[in-house]
Amino acid sequence: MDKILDKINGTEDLKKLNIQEKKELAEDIRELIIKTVSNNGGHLASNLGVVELTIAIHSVFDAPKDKIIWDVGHQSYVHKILTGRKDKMPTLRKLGGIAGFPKQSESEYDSFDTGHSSTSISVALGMAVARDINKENNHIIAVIGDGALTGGMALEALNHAGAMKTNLIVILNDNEMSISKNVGGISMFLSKVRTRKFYTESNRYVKKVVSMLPRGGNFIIRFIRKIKYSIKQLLIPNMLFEDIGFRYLGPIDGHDIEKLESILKVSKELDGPILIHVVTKKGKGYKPAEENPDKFHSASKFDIETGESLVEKPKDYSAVFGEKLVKIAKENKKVVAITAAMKDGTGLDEFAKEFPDRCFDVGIAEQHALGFAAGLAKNNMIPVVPIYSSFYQRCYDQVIHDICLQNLGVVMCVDRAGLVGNDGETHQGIFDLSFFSLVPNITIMAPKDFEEFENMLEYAVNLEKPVVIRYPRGGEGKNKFQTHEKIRKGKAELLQEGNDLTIVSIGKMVDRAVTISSILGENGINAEVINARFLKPIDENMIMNSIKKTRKVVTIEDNIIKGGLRKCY
Ligand SMILES: Cc1ncc(C[n+]2csc(CCOP(=O)(O)OP(=O)(O)O)c2C)c(N)n1
Repeated sequence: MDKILDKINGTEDLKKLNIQEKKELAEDIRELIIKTVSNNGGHLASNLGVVELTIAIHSVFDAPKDKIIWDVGHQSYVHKILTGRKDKMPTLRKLGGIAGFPKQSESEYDSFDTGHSSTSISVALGMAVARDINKENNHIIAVIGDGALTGGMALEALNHAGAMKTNLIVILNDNEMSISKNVGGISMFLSKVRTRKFYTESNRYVKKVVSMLPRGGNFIIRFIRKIKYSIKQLLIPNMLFEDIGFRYLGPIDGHDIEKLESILKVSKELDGPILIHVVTKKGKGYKPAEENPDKFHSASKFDIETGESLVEKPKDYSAVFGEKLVKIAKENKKVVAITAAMKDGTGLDEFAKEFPDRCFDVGIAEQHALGFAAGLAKNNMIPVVPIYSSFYQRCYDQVIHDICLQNLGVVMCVDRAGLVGNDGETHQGIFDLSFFSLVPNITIMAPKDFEEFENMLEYAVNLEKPVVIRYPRGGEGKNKFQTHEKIRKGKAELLQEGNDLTIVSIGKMVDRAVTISSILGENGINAEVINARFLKPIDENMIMNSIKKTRKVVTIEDNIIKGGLRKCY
């Protein structure tokens, strides 16, 4: 039988379908996404959850004239399929293929590049204000998850947008999940909104009004504006979004295309900032993902029948971090851990089980995580904060202002440092050595292997000063290192003596340096290999003495050239 999806080459084709056909299209899209991600890896559960929502958005709005900004952007596969890229799906997240996140360079339908969380409302508000100044006429829509709404930037934007008169539509995709279960006060508020009886009643009221729309026209819209707000205020006195200046519509079943289209049509007619609360199920339509949405948030190649991963996962740095921290914390009661919504990804799952009172998931709030850590350190705790390198970029000011200028003992663990693969440029960890190296009072280390990492973690926890340890995605390199000299402040490790060339390396790339030196050795060049271990303070003595001897130096690091190891001398 022909698939509906075969007939969809763009949003104009979608707009011609009736509701039944759109429902069938939703199933075709799910099939394509499951097939693609089972081969290429990617963000499965989030995309399966927004199939109907994305169909409804593209049915009601007119992209690319209307602008849709996908927060984080990991849920944009359905959007890509509907906007002329379905045939390119087999290339998803591959070199030269389509990206796993929105990219303006890929399509005019991608109105803004995203990758890091909680940016969409700020960007959408900026676009909306510019539209008004330029006297243009289009809709600007930010689609943001309940997880991304825990980020400070999103809350700052709501605060600003609520006080403006600007027309702006925020669609809150509430699936109760960040990567794992969502946390925090706003999440508690949303769950009250979803479950309270009077909300259902008020929703029934909205539905009734909406169903009258074709006949009621503008009168109904005015009716909604005036009456709905006052009824809601009566029923829900602490309705956060309305109190801060948004018109709230919902909650609405995010898998019912008809209802979604109705409410989106209403939102088009209303003035000012609107928030539409859409309730969806993460992983919808694929049982393994519905049952384990966190596991299928970002999946590698898997078997569709069983949902089992087809990629063997060797022990990685995050797991070593988690295991070692549990051991350290058993001995030292002052050690606490903080995660910004990445408990599993950063290896803290065991720690959280073992020490529930000493492990804090603060939401997607990296800046707050570091400020919170500073306070804990000030009051004699030893906070350990694992965050991915690219997300540490958010915290530069907290690192300087709240931690380093005050010389507080926070252990900043920079996971996924260096190149991380197919998530694209927004996720690469290639700046951290450079930006941390400019900060005062900071110690920066990077281990060559797991054992050195454990030693560094032990050292860092006892330092009582600001300290960074950066380590890569994945496991150890090929070379098995026998020597693990004690970690001493600012002391590098001489791995191999030689007279022809000095190779200075740090972290993961030390393994590469050793491989290169053995190839050079086979070609008659004897390299001296130094494992820097500390970027700050750097072991100038050892490095300069070696260079004086060999007169030639090469540095190898997985960081941009500006700043970092090469910059140090
Ligand atoms: C600044 C930042 N921190 C962390 C992440 C990693 N991350 C990607 S998606 C996600 C959860 C998003 O949850 P939500 O917005 O509710 O979307 P869902 O996947 O549930 O649809 C996180 C923590 C990120 N992309 N950006």
